[in-house]
Amino acid sequence: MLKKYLEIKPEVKKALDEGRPVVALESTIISHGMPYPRNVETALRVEEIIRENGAIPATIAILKGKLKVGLTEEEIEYLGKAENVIKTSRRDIPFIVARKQDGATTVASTMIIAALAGIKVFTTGGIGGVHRGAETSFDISADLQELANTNVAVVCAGAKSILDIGLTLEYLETMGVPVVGFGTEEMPAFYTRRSGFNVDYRVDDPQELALAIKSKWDLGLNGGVVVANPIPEEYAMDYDIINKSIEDALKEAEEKGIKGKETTPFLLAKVKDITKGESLDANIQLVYNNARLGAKLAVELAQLR
Ligand code: PSU
Ligand code: MN
Repeated sequence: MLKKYLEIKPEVKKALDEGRPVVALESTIISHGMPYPRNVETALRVEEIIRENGAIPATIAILKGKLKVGLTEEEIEYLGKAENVIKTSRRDIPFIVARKQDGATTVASTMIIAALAGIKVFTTGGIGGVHRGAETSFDISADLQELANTNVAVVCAGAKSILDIGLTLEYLETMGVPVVGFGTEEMPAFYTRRSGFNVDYRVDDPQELALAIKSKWDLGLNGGVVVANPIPEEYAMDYDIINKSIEDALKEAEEKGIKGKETTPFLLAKVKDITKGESLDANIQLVYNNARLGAKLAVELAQLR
């Protein structure tokens, strides 16, 4: 049944069958998170970094209605350039599939498809969360509900302060999702290493992390894990500059009446313009840093089987 929907790239399939480490990657970051051509350059370099660190990359997307696990270079290039690719979260999957459309997967839908393929580790830039003002807008990313239910560890650089980081952490606590700081006690805020909020657990090496994740799933405690990996110091942005930029972007989103699934891409693009591209450079570096950690985690998990 699943075969009808799922298309796993042969290299990825072989690695999974042999119990070798595989790391999933999302595609909304390519189509809606970064401008062309840096989105494509980044997506290709991330795959290389995962290989350099001992794992097989599997970028996930929906192409002509097929759930694709592992893309070719041409497919990544296509997603980076095409303008009709639909940002696809959990609710969208059935329609994109049935209509045989192209969909770029968010954290939520990438987790779903990774889990269907048997991939345990997924690396990205930032997760969605509870938006600022959610008490009136109700804007809470479906990523959080997916983390509550689906057994995939997500390596990210924390949550961006376009979100309400405190409320995002509260939501994750309620849903029983562990938030782990890699080498830090403080929740990183994507462009910066600090947020003023603590993580639940600090771990300092990938093996320790793999042991905790394996224990979680062995015990039937379903759901994901947020691995929050701070941006390397040398690429981190100035706390005040980035927060001012985010404030301005949020104001403009409000004035323009941006809502729903448009919000996150709009804010990312605005912050990039306001910072004259500096935020994009930081974004790319933190994605690379997460890929390195994700590959190491996948290697450790594969050894624990
Ligand atoms: N954060 C980023 N870059 C991104 C996203 C989030 O720094 O590209 C994307 C991810 O795909 C994430 C999605 O899953 O935005 C969340 O969108 P929403 O807030 O509409 O759930
Ligand atoms: Mn939303």
